[in-house]
Amino acid sequence: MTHPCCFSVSKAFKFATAAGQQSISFRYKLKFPFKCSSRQIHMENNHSSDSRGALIVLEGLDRCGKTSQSSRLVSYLEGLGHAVESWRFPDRTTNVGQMISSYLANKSHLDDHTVHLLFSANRWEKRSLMESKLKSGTTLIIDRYSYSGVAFSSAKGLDMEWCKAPEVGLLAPDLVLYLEISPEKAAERGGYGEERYEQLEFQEKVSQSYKTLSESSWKIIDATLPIEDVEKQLRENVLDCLTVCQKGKPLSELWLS
Ligand code: NYM
Ligand code: MG
Repeated sequence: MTHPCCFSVSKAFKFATAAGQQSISFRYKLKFPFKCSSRQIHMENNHSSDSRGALIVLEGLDRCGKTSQSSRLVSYLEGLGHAVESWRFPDRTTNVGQMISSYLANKSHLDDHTVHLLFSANRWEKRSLMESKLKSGTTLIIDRYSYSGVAFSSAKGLDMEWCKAPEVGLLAPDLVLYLEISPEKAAERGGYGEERYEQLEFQEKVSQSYKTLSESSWKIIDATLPIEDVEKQLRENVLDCLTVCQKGKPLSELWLS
């Protein structure tokens, strides 16, 4: 009998990107406990015991070192013989990504809600590829994900729950590595570029939003340590996570609470 706190539904989803360029439809079953921040999914044609790649996300303020650490991590895992790819959001190569990029470069103006939904659409347009990569055994190291979406938009004053809503149903990371640095220290690192959001005062607000968002499952890494020490900590956490996913940890989705 189904536990009263759990339920199972079979749904057909059809969605289109904000630009209306692509549409993807897929069917899967959902099964999730009533109160949790992600829900487990049991895909049709997929057994939960199947070995798969891990979805690993690096998060943090601008200039925290995410981008260099992700590429070091990918090279390390490749060296160990793992199938691994480096991804980042925003993915500026798509039509939606180009709208975001032009906004970030101050070449266009968009309403705060609108750009928030574009960032989210930019993740949705990659969701099915993400799922197939993971199921085929490829580990994805992703530089920014839904947490950036919520942290940066809520730092502008948008309601945090409203910001989370369009992320619900995206794949939940198996591991979130948060590279922690104070906004002041981050600003000292060669200064910020020209992009929107790269200002000390705003980054302070983003830092507060990340604190509100953080969950006990996040690994908080001191990003002010020497680069090799940060790298070592990332490697240790990631290897454990890869093993669990290889053993068939089921995929789950963001974001019920
Ligand atoms: N950003 C990134 C958001 O505001 N929302 C999002 O959903 C994502 C993924 O874009 N300052 C912001 C954070 C960054 C900026 O990212 C560009 P990057 O990693 O600096 O290229
Ligand atoms: Mg940046």
